[in-house]
Amino acid sequence: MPQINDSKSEIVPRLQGLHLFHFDGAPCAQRVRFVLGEKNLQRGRDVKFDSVSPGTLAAATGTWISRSVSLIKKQNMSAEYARIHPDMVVPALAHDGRLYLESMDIIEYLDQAFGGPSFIPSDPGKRQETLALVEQAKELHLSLRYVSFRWSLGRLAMLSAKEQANLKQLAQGGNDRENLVAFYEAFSNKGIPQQVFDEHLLELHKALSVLNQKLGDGRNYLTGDILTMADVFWAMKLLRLIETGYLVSEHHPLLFAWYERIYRRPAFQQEVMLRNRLLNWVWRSKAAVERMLGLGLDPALKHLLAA
Ligand SMILES: N[C@@H](CCC(=O)N[C@@H](CS)C(=O)NCC(=O)O)C(=O)O
Repeated sequence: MPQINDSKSEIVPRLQGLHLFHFDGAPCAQRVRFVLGEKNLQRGRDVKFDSVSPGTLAAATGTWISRSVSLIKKQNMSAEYARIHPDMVVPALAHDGRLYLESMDIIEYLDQAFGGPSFIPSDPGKRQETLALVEQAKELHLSLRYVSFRWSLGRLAMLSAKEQANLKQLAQGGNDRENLVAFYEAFSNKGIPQQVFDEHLLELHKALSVLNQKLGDGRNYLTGDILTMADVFWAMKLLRLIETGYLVSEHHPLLFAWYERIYRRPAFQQEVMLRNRLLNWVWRSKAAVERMLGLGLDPALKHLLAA
């Protein structure tokens, strides 16, 4: 049963209907928006994440209010957001004044609370397979963070000494389960060492190769012919890796075909791509230029695989 989190924020108890705290370019939030779209719950107004103005407190039935938390402006590392999500990450969902954290738990909650397609199979074997693939995707979240921070975000995402101190102080109010403090401290002061990057890139390559093999029996989705939470988690990882310059079509062709099937779904276009086009274009252009110069992620991967 998904956990209901006690919120320290004064805002959350005032929110009626569905409100999503998210960022358009963040894979962890894209998963949840995709599921909302598949369940035909429509994106309503876009408001400031901490807005309590009249008219922003109640979402109409069948819609959700978008409360964008800019990761670029580091709004997630603000005192107000830390009261909503003590780990200072997106997404967080509020429904009728209750707070749900963790994208996996949020999707499970949406499955129980709303109609439309279910993302967790009822068959016990398929359910177990789905949850195992989701867990694996979660474990590799750190690998994706290392790889994408080194190749697409670079210095842009580094924190100043003042920002690091602020983050440390805010984290004292929570558990820092997402390890932001240690990650940003190491990243902002030393960058990501080549060896660490290589290890994480190879881990991702290994996992994607296994998924590619799974699809060899002609199944449409990762656990069979039904779209599950496993597909949702892995599709957003692929989107991020492709943006970063990973040539999925070349290294894992069956997985690329699977990704394209998901990419073409109206909910993916509407909820994942529509407002992410600019960032997607920026990352992909950067990766394309790097590739032309013989730099970037793909030559690095090929070099590692040949070694
Ligand atoms: N386990 C969490 C992970 C959430 C997470 O790490 N979110 C990232 C975006 S994908 C984030 O907000 N990062 C903030 C940052 O790096 O500053 C979930 O699945 O909800």
